[in-house]
Amino acid sequence: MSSNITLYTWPTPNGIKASITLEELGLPYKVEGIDISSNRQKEEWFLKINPNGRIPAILDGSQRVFESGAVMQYLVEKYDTDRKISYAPGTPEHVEQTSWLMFQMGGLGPMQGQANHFRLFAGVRSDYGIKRYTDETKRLFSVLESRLKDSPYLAGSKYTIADIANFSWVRAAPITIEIDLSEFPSLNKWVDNIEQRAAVQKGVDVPQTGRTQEQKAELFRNLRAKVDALDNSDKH
Ligand SMILES: N[C@@H](CCC(=O)N[C@@H](CS)C(=O)NCC(=O)O)C(=O)O
Repeated sequence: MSSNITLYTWPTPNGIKASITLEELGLPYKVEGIDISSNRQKEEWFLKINPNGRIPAILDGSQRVFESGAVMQYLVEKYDTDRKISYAPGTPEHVEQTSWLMFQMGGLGPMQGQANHFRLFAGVRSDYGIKRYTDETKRLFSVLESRLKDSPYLAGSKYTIADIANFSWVRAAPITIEIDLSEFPSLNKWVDNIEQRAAVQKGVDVPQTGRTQEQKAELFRNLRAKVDALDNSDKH
């Protein structure tokens, strides 16, 4: 199918949802790397594509789509005519797919994102903030665990965008906020299976930064150490 897609992204948990979806669909796309540490996502030209100034976003011709969940839904509605990674609208499985996608967008992403903030990026050390958001992330992982104990994928028997969205966050938890996935055996197995997919291996590295897994782990270790060295704000 013909397309004229540009993906504005960086290899973060939200960014890779879009690149994995494009890779799974086998769609050609151009990549515009938006290094979020340089604040390129706040530049005037980019705010015309995503007024929220965050990645990912796409342009498909003149159509802009922002918010990773909306990008995924747009791509499957328009291009997944073979239903490779989505269920047909109007089916019970499609409702389930949307439910788990929204679970990620409204729950897991925001909570794990805050856990990342307090554990890796905060300018003060807040044990309260770290515990609150890490505990909430673990609670959400246990919800995923309870679903995946009974179902191979979140929406049913097929791997869909609901899996891609949740996977993109869960896979990062061990190296960022040190959640041990062996506490969640079905979730752990599901992550390992999805990680093997060729499209996922390509999609998690868009645009390519050249960083190895060990280099990424080292980066997060250093960020945690920096926060640990700060004064504990909870005491003030
Ligand atoms: N709800 C948005 C969240 C996007 C988001 O927070 N993206 C992060 C990267 S994972 C970002 O652009 N951060 C840079 C910033 O906040 O300026 C989505 O799902 O697309």
